[in-house]
Formats: sequence, C-alpha cells, structure tokens
Amino acid sequence: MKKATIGIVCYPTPGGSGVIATELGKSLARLGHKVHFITHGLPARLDTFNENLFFHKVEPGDYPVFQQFTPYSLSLAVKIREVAMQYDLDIVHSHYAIPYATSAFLAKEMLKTAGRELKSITTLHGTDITLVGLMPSFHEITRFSIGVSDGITAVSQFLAKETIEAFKIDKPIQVIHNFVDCNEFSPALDGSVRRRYARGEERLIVHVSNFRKVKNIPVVVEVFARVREVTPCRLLLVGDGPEREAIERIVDERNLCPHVEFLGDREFISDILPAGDLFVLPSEHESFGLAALEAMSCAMPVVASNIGGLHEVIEDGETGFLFDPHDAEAMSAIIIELFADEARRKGIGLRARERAKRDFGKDKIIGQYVEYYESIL
Ligand code: GMT
Repeated sequence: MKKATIGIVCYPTPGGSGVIATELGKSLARLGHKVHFITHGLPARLDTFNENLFFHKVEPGDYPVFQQFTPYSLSLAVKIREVAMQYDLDIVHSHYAIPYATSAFLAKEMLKTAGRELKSITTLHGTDITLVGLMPSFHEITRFSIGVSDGITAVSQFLAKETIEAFKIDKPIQVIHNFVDCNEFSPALDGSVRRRYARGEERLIVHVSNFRKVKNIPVVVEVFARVREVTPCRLLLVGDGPEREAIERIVDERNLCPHVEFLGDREFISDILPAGDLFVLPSEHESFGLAALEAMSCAMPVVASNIGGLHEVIEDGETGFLFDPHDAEAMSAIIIELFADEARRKGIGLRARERAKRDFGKDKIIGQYVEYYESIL
C-alpha cells in the first residue's frame, strides 16, 4: 500500500481498545505511514519516539450552561476535521464505536462542505456493542454511526455476529483479531520478578483488568481462596477501576490480605506477567480477551469463562480452560490439578505461546489492518 496518513481516535486509558489502537499506530508509523492520534490524553502505551507519530490533544470546550455534560464528541469532531485539513488525512480510524464513530461521521460531513473526502473506519471492541451500545439512549446513534462508516472491523467473529444481530448492520464486517508482540510478552528468563511476589514454593495466580463489573473479579478471589486451601499460592491483581474498593473489601473479609497484592494500573504489564504461573479471567462479557492473549504469549495457561470471543482465543483443554463464568469450583479444581503437575502446566503454557505466535502475532495482524485500509482507500 502507498504510504498513507491515518488519524487514530481512541480512549487513552490503559483498556484493551486503547492498547490495540496505540500498538497499531506505532506499528504503522514504523512501516512509514504517518499516524496522528486524536484523543483527550496521551495514550497509555504511546511511549516511543517515531518521526511519523503525532499526538493532537482534544480540548473539550467548557461552559457553565453545560453543567457536567461537556459535549466532548463535538470538540473531537472539530479536532478530527482540523487535523484532516492540516495534514491531509486519508483515513480516520475510530476504536470503540461510542462516541468516536459519530464524531468521525460529523468530521467527514464538515469536510465534505470544504470539498474534502475522508474515509472512516470503525473498529468495534466489545462493550460498545454488547453493553453500552444496547442502552436505549445509545442504541440508535450507535447503529447509525456504524452503518455510515466506510469500513467496519470487529475483534472477533463473535462480536461481528453480535453486531449484525443487535444492530441489523447490512454492510460487511471484517474480523481482525487482537494481536500481541510475542517478543515483548515472553516467558521470564530468570525468576527475579517472581521472587518479589512469591516465596519459595508459592504459586502465583495473576489477573489483569480494568476492574469493571463485567470482569467478575469476586470469582477470581473465590477461585484463589479455594486453590489456597490446597496449594500455597498468592494472587496478583493488576489494574484499577470502579470495582477495586469492593474487591479490597472482599479480600479483607476473607482474611486474604497477606496473600493478595493489588498492583494498580501498570504501564509495563509485560514486565509483570511472566512472573505468573497461571492467569484467571472469568469475565461475564469478553469480545476477545486481550489480557488472556498477553498471558498466553508469556506461556501462561489461562483459565477463563466460556463466553464471547474467548472461544476464538483459547482452545479448551489445549491452550487453556474455559468454564461457566461463575463456576469457581471447576476453575479452582483445574488449577489445583495443574499446580500438582508441573509438566502439564508448562506444556499447556508452551502450547498457548505457540498459538499466540502463530495466530495472533503482531506482524500478521498488522498486515491484515494494512490490507483492509488498502481495500477502503
Ligand atoms: O469493551 C470494553 O470493555 C472496552 C475495551 C477496552 O477498552 O478495554 O475492551 C474490549 O476490547 C478489547 C480489545 O479489543 C478486547 O480484547 C476485550 O475483550 C473487550 N472487552 C470486553 O468485551 C469486555
């Protein structure tokens, strides 16, 4: 594809959609495309210098009459238009439909009045379709804004199907899975990080998320408590969000504080993950499960819920295990088995890493995005 100029609109916070958007942008810049991030804050993983990378901060205009309802979507549309005019954007790529697909549409329409064309692509990530987009106050605008995008991608077959069913979208939706840099997310070379969290024979169970209700973290704690009754282990909880206080309370009530570490939001997850022996993700919704993929890339078996796109990531019994999201008994039973059989645990971990490399390696998936851009342009 000839070198393009691409605007990327995303949440700058450490969630999966922002991570995918940022890593995609960084890779495109390395391939020689010009990439302009347009967001209200510096994206969490925009941590490298490249002369092809640009960041444009959206300043939401404030006025007392708005009270707490500052119309950010409008300021964003204005900024997309401005960047498109100034840098001659070919494409604006929105990550998460709400409200970004709508802002992109407004920018496109404004540009039309100046005789400029801008292609828009919307990548659907998860709760924009499975939760938020279904709310009555968002459903129709989400359906409309996805429908008027020039290109639509979804991070799993599951999510593409959900979108077609829930929003009656009749345009093709290209499935482009999440990806991982298997060099960055790789097994630990020595046990130094691990020794900071686990003593002697203790096993380390890890969970990474944005601590929202859908992540079902009480089940992580329940599973951990059951495993601890049989095998000495500790729990590392990485991330932060609205449920954190509630989880801290549960951990305290169960007298588990000395065995559970809350690490909060961490920039360098790839330094922490390889310390773990096993990853738990019992989400109630998960369109793909990027955190599970990153753990697999570090050769960790993942015990997750049998819902959504997790079926496309983890082959049950081969590269991890899938259970009903509330079946703490079954999840803890398999973890106890794996902790008692190191060869089996390691074998599953290595197969998980192979799968991450083969099917979800960064270069392969970035290639799919580049091909898709080409088809839209
Ligand atoms: O939909 C969300 O919860 C937001 C989003 C995020 O920014 O964290 O997460 C989703 O996007 C990730 C990247 O594509 C997926 O790997 C996650 O599975 C997905 N989360 C859910 O579906 C709950």
